[in-house]
Amino acid sequence: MDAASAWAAAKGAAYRPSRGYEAGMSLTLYFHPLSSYCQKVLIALYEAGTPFATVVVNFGDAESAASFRKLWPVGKMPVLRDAALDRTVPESSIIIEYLGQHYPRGTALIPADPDQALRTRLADRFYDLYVHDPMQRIVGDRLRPDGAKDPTGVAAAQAMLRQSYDVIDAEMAGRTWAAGDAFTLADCAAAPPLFFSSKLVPFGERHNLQAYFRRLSRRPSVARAFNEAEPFLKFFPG
Ligand SMILES: N[C@@H](CCC(=O)N[C@@H](CS)C(=O)NCC(=O)O)C(=O)O
Repeated sequence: MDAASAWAAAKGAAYRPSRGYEAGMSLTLYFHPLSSYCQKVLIALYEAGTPFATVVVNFGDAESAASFRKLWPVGKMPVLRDAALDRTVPESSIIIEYLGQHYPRGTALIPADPDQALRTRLADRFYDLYVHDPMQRIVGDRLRPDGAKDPTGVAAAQAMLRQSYDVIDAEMAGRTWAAGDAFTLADCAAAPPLFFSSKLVPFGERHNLQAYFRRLSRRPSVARAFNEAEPFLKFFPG
């Protein structure tokens, strides 16, 4: 999900993170449970069982927004702060690659085989650019005041989503996960935007896409991120 006004609406909503500091832990995720790009990173962290602390960013709160912008002036979450290596890492895909490089645990979310890694990164780009971004554009438009709406932009975003659904439906005829047989970065990228986009532009009769989304939703890491967002879904203008 996106747009500052959704966070403004969520201002004051209680969020009790289920995670706390563990001994020696250096990772802090700046995030919000309803943010779809943050969910992408949460899924990767839950897949690996990586310990981390959280700071909830609330764009509806001037102080929270200002202190987040000091960390990352672009102002987009998630951002990972690694105190041990003194690194501030923005951008969901880069955060997941960073975790794999510096804190490898469990199955690698970027396959070791270079060609398979390239396929994974392509699928990650596909989900970010052609599912996630159009979904955000439609949500952003719903949050705009009357008189500032962009029906042409929304129609283009809806058309892009339908086109992407067709691509996914065709690809998933022969695959379990977005880039092949293994759960990867690309599946972390796919689950959150498909959750929200399906409420804006339904999947229709695309049965392979439907089945893929069901598999994603049952994955424990994905189910956990979705469950944690549940109390905030009332702020989603779907
Ligand atoms: N390319 C970024 C996109 C992050 C993004 O769009 N985050 C949204 C929340 S889902 C955000 O921070 N929006 C705030 C705003 O646009 O003001 C990534 O992959 O991390």
